[in-house]
Amino acid sequence: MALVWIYPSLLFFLFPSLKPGRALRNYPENEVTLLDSMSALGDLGWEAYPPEGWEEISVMDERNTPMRSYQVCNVMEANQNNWLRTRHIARDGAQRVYVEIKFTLRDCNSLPGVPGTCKETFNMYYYESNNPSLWFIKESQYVKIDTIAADESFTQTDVGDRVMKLNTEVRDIGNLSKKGFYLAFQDVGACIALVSVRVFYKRCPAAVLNLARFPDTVTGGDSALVEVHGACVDDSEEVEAPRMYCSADGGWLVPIGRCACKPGFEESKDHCQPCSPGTYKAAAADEYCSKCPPHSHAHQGRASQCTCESSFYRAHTDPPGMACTRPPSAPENPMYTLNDTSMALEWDPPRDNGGRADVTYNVRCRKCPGDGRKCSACGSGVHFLPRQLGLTTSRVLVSDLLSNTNYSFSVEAVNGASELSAGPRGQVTVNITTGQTVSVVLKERRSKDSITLAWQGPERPNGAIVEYEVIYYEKNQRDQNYTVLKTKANVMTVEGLKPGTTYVFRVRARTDGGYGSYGGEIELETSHEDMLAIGDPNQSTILVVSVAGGVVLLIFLVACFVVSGRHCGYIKAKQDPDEEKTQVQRGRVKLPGSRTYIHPHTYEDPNQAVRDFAKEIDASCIRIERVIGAGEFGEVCSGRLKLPSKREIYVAIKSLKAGYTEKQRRDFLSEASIMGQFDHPNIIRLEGVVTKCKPVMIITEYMENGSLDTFLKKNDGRFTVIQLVGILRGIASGMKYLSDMGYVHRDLAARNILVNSNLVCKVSDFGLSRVLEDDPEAAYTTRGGKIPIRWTAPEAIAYRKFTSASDVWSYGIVMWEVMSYGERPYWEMSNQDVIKAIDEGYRLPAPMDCPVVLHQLMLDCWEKGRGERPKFGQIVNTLDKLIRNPNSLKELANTSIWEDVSTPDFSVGTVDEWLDAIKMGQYKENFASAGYVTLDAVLYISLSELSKMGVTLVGHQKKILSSVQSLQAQGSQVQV
Ligand code: ACK
Repeated sequence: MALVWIYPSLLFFLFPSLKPGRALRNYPENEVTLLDSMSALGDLGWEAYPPEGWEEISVMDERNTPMRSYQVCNVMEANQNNWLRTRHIARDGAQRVYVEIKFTLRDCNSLPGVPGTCKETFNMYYYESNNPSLWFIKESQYVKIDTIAADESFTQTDVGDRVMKLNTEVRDIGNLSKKGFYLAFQDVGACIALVSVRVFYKRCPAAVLNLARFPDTVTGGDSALVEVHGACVDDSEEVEAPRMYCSADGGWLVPIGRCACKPGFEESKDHCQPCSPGTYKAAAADEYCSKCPPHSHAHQGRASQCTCESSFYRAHTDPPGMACTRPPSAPENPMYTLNDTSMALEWDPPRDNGGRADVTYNVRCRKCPGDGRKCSACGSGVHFLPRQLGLTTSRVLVSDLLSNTNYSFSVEAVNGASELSAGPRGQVTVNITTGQTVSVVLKERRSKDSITLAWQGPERPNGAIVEYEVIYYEKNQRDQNYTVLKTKANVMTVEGLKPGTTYVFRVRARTDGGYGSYGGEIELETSHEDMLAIGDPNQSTILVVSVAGGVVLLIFLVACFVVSGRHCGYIKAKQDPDEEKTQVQRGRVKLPGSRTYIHPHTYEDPNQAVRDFAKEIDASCIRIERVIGAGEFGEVCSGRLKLPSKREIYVAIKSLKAGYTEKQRRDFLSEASIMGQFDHPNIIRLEGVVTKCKPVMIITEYMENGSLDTFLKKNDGRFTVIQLVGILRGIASGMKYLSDMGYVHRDLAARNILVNSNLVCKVSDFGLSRVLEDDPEAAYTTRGGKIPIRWTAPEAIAYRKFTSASDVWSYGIVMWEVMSYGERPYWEMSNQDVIKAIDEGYRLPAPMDCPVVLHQLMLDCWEKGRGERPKFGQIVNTLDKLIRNPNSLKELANTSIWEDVSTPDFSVGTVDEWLDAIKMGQYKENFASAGYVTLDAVLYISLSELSKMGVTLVGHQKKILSSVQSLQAQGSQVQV
């Protein structure tokens, strides 16, 4: 018989939480209950056997709802084996379930008269089965979960005191795999009340973390973690695959990866919401929507970019957060300074830069004939420094303009928004006319110590004339001293001159657009004694003077006239303009689209080549003024050419001396038919030929500074490296043009380059017999030909393989000549020694103060294999890069090599000898008057002392100081 010892109402007393209703019992969120005996409303349907064992007790709770519990208390009898078995509990996918039991257990000692068989424990078992309705399970089939002992047992007194001790124990069953299981409680002689049995499993509840949704996840069967992949919430995208682990406890662990709201959406708690109107979010990576930047809008919301207002743009590279911008307004206040054929053009930046910092400028150049014909693009002959397009500064230098030509320059400002706008670009335009020289008509009046000059202003000044600049110096003394005077009048009396001395004068005008170019040199001599000025205005000598001429002009004219005969009607020095004859000019035949040089020998009739490529000029249009040199075929004179309806220009005139053979005539004119095919700013320009009367003449543009080698020697040390590189660039550009045309020069050397007043160098000396006969440097080779050995590539010397690559070799030698200011290549070595040295791999060392990059370029030109030498195009590019980046020219080649190896040694004993040896003889007086009379004194000279004594040119200072250094190195051994 069961011993009833529970006061049912006590249950409510002990479990206050049950009072309002058991169905409302709260379980932790991560627990899923499979069975709760306290929640069962009807019969639990558990099996108890034997029947006198476990007994179901129903008590009513406060709502009169029956509450089920089981008890057994057969303590008075031995050998108890009472089983209570639950119904089949479906596992619901769980692999591990937990069993929570609440029970009370009576202390055996507290029961009076119970035998020693009384127990204080009971056993718990389970049996896995897919069958939900087993009616019998053998004891041996059960798997034991545990023996349960009470943490707290209670006594009769406790009951009397109404203090019940309720035990709670939880056990788990792992690795379940069948549909469900049965639980069983075995009593072996204890006094137990099983108040509640709850079976549950654990899960990780659905969660959203880092915008990834993780589903409800049942924990693993053993204690392993379950890896779960999350899915991005709506309107979000994966940044990194989201993952988490569901632990055996039902907790989420180790979140990895994340999602982010798509463009146009932002995060709000655990979801993505659209950006509100007026805001945008461009990238998933951005956190929140931002306000649209200036000049843009987003009316619809959920915008990933704001749309620009009309007339505003967003460049492809602009970030979405940048304000929309627009093209800049026009540049303003263009100003230019014109210097003959070059111009410095400056302007103010646009007032409105369109909201951007990337404003650049493009300069467009148009040549305007001015006779009603349309302007046309300037073409590649005009050069822009630093460049023509994409200028970042509001300044450009334009060079190589044609003289006396109208140009129109427009400067447009552009920025990143310009190419997106279809509207016109803001631009300013400047119109100029180049090269307005002061008229050469001159009146002069001379006395013992003064000269009065008068001149006419330029015919077409490029602005209002501000003043004239007169420069004068004693003939041949320009290096020492020259004077610049300025006047607003067209006349000037220069006073304080030495009697009986020849002075050279040049005049140029300055307009508000800048300086024009100097008129030609005028040589005038002061009178010997105090005589009356011959400058009675009525008697003033009116001279037509262009280039160095003046008093000696007439003598030269006579010389030229005598030599060439007077078969044609030359314009005399004092020419009446009315005498000019108008001629119908025979046009030069242009080969349309052809850029290939045609050798005159391909013509059966060489005269036809001349007719095709050279314009016939009427001799009456030419005024010969002075002899400037001697060529193979006759004199070279300078003079002027005035073609009908053209501006008068200075020209060089080569004439064919009398008594020539037909072959000589052909060879002479071949130069014209070659030169006439070229049209490039760095190639001497052919104006035309005179063949219809004698003497036969070739007329070319006049190059004021003569040949480059002499010019360099005269100006030793005077130029900056950049100027020298500019010279080299010009020559290379001319040579590129020639090689592109397929023309091989064969005699490229500084002596065959001419220099004009703007320092522009032009390749000259074309002609068929020239290399063989004309060049004094050319020597006979063993194979019979005459070749300028020092300038010529080895393969051309050895087997006459003349190509553009052999021209490149010669160009390297020209570079060396330029950088050494006209030094003779290989100094005084004999031709035979030069050939031998080159063959053995010797190459000219870098000239003094020569940047290492330039010497390297020379060495490249002197590669033995002609295929390895650079092409002229590459040379031009290299030099352009150097000009753009002058820092690259700073590193100088090793000058000590130069000093030690390359400079011929001279033993010198006096300061004068020393100065002569280093070609600084012009400073002898400066040194003497500063007290430097012995070489020992010179050893300690400083830069500032040099400046003080009047050696101010940087190149000269360097030359002197580096020689002083080598003097110091050798003690007083005075080797330079
Ligand atoms: O060194 P130069 O002064 O320059 O002496 C020679 C001389 O004539 C014999 O060739 C000079 N020469 C040749 N062509 C021209 C030219 N187009 N302009 C100026 N000088 C020239 C050359």
